[in-house]
Amino acid sequence: MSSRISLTRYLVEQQRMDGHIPSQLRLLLEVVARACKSISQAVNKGALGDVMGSAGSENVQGEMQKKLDIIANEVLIEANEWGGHLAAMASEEMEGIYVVPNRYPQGEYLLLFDPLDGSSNIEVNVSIGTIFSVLLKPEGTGVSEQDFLQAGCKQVAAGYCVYGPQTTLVLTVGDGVAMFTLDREQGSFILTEEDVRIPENTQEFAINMSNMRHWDAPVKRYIDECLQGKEGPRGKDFNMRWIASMVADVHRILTRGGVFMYPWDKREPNKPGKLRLMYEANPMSWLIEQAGGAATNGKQRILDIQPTQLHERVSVILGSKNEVERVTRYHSEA
Ligand code: AHM
Ligand code: MG
Repeated sequence: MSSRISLTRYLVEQQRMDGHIPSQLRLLLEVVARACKSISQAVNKGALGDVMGSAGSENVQGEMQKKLDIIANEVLIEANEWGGHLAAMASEEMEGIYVVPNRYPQGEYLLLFDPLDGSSNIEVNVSIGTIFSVLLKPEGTGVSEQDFLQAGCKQVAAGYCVYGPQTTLVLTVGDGVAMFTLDREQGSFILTEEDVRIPENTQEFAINMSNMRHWDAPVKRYIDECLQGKEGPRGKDFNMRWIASMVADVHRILTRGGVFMYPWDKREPNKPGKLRLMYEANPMSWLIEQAGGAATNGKQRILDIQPTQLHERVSVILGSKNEVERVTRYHSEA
């Protein structure tokens, strides 16, 4: 790229060209990016800062919270509460919604996030990330949890920031997917990839194979066929990757294709899946679709699911279009 385009310039140009990023949304995205920079710094300190290990508390999902889960959550709230662009926020780490306090003006947007996804990877120094989704608050006074319960197709912006060998912010406002790499010397995100496209076919899958005995027949069938390689019905060899950070797995798929699955399994039959719909599956599904891929829960498009609870879970199959369609077809044939 000959001249460097900062995130700020990218957003201003998007606003000018298409007029579909209102100024409040632009501010919101810049604030989220700034918060991600702070989280990236905390992540990078590792054992040199007071950021490693367990916080000794549980979140609403009954999962142990790490110190960094809590730090990242606080950074996002503090960065976003005063700007006047938001009405409320919701997070994996908070049971209820966080309404912008009365001392600040209220805006028309709702922000949802998983402040630190893949937190089991913190101690082992493997990529982790922040996932976010932006919705418009429905008309009316006040704000309630009900206002958040909108299908993923209603998102007005979505993205994630991956804290890996590089810190990369990936964003969509409904006009394709753009990637920005953090320039640590300048302290700004620089556009490094535009109009990201996922190849329709792939020979790479991502799934936690240790759960195989718990899967449903269609998922077993798909993986079994991949494992048979050249000699099997697919007639080609497949490769496998599993990072256990959805952000890192999705980032690889946006970069070189592949299919990612965290399907329903028999360990907890009453839960539709492990991953959360509103701040994990929805933003990732929109990014994947915007890059030409597909995302379903095996039965329907994830972005069409009408949520009934803030923290509801969902089965996830996303990535290269033809593979996702194949797994979805196996579900309907079963
Ligand atoms: P988290 O939000 O508590 O970190 O959990 C979500 C993560 C995903 O990033 C990842 O795909 C998955 O959990 C890994 O789960 P498992 O350890 O069961 O393979
Ligand atoms: Mg998560």
